[in-house]
Amino acid sequence: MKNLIITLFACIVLQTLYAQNPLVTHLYTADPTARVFDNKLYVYPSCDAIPPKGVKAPRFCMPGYHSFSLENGNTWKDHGSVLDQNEVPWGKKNSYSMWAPDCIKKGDKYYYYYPAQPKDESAFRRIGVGVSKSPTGPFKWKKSYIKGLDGIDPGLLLDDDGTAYIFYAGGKTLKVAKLKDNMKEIDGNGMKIEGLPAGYVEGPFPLKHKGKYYLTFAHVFPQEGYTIAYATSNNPMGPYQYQGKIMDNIGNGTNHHSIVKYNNKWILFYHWWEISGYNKLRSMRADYMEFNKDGTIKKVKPTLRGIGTPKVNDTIQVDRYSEISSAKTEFVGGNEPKGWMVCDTRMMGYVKFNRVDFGNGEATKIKARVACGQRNGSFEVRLGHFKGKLIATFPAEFTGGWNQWETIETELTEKVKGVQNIVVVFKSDWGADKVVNLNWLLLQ
Ligand code: FUB
Repeated sequence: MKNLIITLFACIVLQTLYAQNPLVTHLYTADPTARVFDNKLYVYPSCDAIPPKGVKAPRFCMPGYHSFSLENGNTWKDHGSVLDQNEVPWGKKNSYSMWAPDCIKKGDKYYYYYPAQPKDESAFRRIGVGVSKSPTGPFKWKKSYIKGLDGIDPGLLLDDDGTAYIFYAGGKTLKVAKLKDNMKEIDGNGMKIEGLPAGYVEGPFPLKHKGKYYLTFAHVFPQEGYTIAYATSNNPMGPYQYQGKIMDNIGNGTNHHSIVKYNNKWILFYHWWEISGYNKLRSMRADYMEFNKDGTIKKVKPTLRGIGTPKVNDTIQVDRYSEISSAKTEFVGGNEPKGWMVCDTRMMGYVKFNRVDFGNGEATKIKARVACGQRNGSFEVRLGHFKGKLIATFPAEFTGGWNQWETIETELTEKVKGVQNIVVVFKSDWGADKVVNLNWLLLQ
């Protein structure tokens, strides 16, 4: 029940769209396929929903898709619905079966691939396609599904010679088919990919790096559960050779990912469910990933901090910290838009938030969104380290209660330039165990 209440809150009220983890909180989003088109980062997730009253949704309740783009390096813009389940020309109505999609660009057109339950009941899922001149649609949907493909989780690869391949999951194996030039039909048959490890596999995401084909996928170990793993080959259609895990299991549910290179950095997108606490109401996340010199991939550890770089005038969600000590985070209370806050801030407790872009030093002040149940002390903003250069000091004053929020501000003590790691240090006057509740900071 508690989870359901949190969930309802999340659906109705959460509006935060910053690029820390999870990426968005106003919708449940899963299976994020990220793509870079013309140097802009897009993400195409599926959406989880609470089953409407009277609807007995099978397993997941997934009514359709939204698309998102990263704006100013820190904010995800929701472009709205890409496709609703009842707009699928060949789909069964109200089947809530819109699982993981993908979108790629060939020439000057964007092709969006998605699975759905067919009304002809010829398979568990079929895969459809739509075409658009814009990465966020509107897409013109092909009237019938792609013949010869039955399965889930389409993952596309456009090779350097212009040949496109569609990878997908079906019957607990991964398969691949070549696409014809029109991108709407397969050339030949779908075939099972050889060389993959034993165990349940799904969510194939192919990429090419330094001339090698990487097939990354969700791999389920009987004891551990879902992990993200990869295999490599010299041929897009395989056979592949298993290389290891990219991410260990992070909870008792699915994981599903994609990988892109953006601004010269590799990013792994995946999902988890920390807003709802329920593994069928998931939220997309992203963290940086690295290749080793020999082409192997370093394991990624999930973080709250994620990938965004807030600038002057962007909210800095310090509750999505890089490091925390003698403080913790919780869902924010009161009339505040839902999200998280830093709380239980003890004497010399701190929260560190890496990568804040101070630009050319234009910020002169800093704002803080705080709630405080008594007059307690102060908190400081420092650079780099909890004993680093002091750039601002705020008093911690009674705001009317630990859920009564106020925005306070103070001058920066000096001009700060460039991308900096900041540390907020909490100082209690008389050793109280809570100095202040802190929601966000903002440079202006
Ligand atoms: O989101 C529904 C299904 O769960 C996806 O198709 C799988 O990859 C898993 O994430």
